[in-house]
Amino acid sequence: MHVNGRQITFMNIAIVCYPTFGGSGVLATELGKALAEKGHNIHFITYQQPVRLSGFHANIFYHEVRVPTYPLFDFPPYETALASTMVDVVKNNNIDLLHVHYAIPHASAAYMAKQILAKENKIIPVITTLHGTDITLVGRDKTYSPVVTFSMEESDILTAVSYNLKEETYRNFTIDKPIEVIHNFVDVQRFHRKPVDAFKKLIAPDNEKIIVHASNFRKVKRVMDVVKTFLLLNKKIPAKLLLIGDGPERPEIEAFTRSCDDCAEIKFLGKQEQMEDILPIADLFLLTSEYESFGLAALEAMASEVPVISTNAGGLPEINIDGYCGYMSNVGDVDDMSNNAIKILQDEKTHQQFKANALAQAKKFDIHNIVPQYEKLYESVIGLPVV
Ligand code: GMT
Repeated sequence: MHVNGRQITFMNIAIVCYPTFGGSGVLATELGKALAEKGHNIHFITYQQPVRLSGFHANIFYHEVRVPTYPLFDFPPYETALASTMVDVVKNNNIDLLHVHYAIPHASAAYMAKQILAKENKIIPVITTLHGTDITLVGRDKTYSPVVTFSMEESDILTAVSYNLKEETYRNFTIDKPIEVIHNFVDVQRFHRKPVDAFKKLIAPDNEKIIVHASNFRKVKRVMDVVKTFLLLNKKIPAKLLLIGDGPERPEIEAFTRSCDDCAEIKFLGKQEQMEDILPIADLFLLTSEYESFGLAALEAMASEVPVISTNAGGLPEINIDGYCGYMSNVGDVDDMSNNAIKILQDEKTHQQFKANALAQAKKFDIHNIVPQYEKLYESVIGLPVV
């Protein structure tokens, strides 16, 4: 393909995301790594090295957004620094397109960068991927919504990680822009490992079942429901609960578990980078969220052959299949969640069947099926006569 007189085989792609443990940053980083693996040049623009970006890749570049402080600034202007970094990276690396993950403030910063570059006759297409809370919690708040609405409209392409998030976007914002759904993905080959027996033995010396939850411990995750579900389940089946991640709700939940007599089997592991090492030892994954646009953490568990007990909120029914690779319950129904967990765990044959189904379901969202959908979008957008 020829773009601006240049023969394009591999694209130069700038990816903007949050570098932290949140699902949007994880997905964006995994996408960049997969694209680099295919030969594209990937330029990450973030304020810190993304957590899932480790090791050396010849065609991955990392550009740090620096936000100088000044006594006048109570709030250092991150968005301005980000837009300026985007301009610099695009100009100096022959970037073909900007793909921003999470609308706030990435989509509006990309709009600003696009306008600056247009003045210099560099046309840069912008793809915005909506991830969830940028729409459902934060974005729709009137503090942000005019800017989010405008920058979604101004993106050349808008994608959402589930059909549910697409619907939520149209429900919460007045926009005409088409939204393309590209589901999140997982590298099944990386996550589907044999559990390390020694590690399993260390956690569960008496062959107790290992239950895992991973999140950013925000209110929306209802981690207390994970604890309650576990306590009910543990009355019937000897088990251990591993709570992975960190966030604002953790101190309260940790305080509760310290003061409760039945909570000895609950362990907090904190933030963990190598989920593919931990998940394979799990027997069950719990996700009790009030809302999930998708639930990438659950998909990673399924890829590790772990059945999922979740709520039926948001986009979770697009990945979890009730009675097949897990079960879904109404938000807050911890009795139903624990009964479902027991149903799976009490019988070895049932457990094995759910495990196999979880893996089969994860394969539908395998990296090799989803990444080409983004490549196709990129090709369409850089071939477009953008004005
Ligand atoms: O789960 C979070 O609160 C983090 C958030 C993020 O943007 O990092 O996750 C959202 O994006 C993930 C990746 O697309 C989805 O898998 C999560 O379901 C979504 N979280 C919510 O909708 C609450």
